[in-house]
Amino acid sequence: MIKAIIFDVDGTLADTEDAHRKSFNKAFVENGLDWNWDVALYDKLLKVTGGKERIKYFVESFRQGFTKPADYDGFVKNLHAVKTGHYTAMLRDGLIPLRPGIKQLITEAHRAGITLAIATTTTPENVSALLEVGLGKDWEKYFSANGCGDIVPNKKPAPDIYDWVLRELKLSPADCIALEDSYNGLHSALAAGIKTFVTINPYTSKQDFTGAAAVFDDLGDLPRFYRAAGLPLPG
Ligand code: XBP
Ligand code: MG
Repeated sequence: MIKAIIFDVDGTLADTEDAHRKSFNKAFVENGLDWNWDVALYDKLLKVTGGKERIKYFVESFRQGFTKPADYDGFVKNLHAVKTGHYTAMLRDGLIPLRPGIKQLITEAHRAGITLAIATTTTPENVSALLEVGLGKDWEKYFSANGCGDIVPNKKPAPDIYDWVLRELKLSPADCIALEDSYNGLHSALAAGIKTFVTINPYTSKQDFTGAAAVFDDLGDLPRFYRAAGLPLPG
């Protein structure tokens, strides 16, 4: 019997990546950088999880000539904080709805006593902004653990964030299922020993999901997901 569902955030709870991309570009302009991440380039950059890590990957791979400031880490951290400000503003404007079936799954599973948790690479501010709008101001009541951002040394596809959540929940991998959207996310959860379901999105639809328990376009047909996941829920 599944005791817990662990949710990825970006691309899974909501289709957020293009809002992230636009927010990065706004931060670049504000900081006088002639960097512009179009969809095709961002698709490549998504190979690296974590916004700060993604900026550094972009410089190393696409802007080798960039003169790094003395405090490069501080520069990247500030740039990312500006980006996060733009991104949370977009979320609070209600521009990014939860994906089909997500709110119903969270509320039905919570009502049925199934433990819920979050395991994401993004920042806590981004999680709060998305879920305050999508689930209400008291969104935290649904989740027993909220694993996000820099609380672990290695981001996805490393298992660190899922291992952290399992420790917080005091559950074994076999008690849980994970819901992800990307190759990196799938491999992070699988490396933690967790059976993982995938819902694809425009950025990840062409990725290799070998190892996933099942792949769905979305959770619009919740009873189908419940049957595949062995969840005793009405849907
Ligand atoms: C996806 C990510 C994040 C976002 C950008 O996270 O890799 O880095 O792309 O958000 P998830 P930040 O694990 O939820 O799929 O800039 O806050 O990192
Ligand atoms: Mg994701």
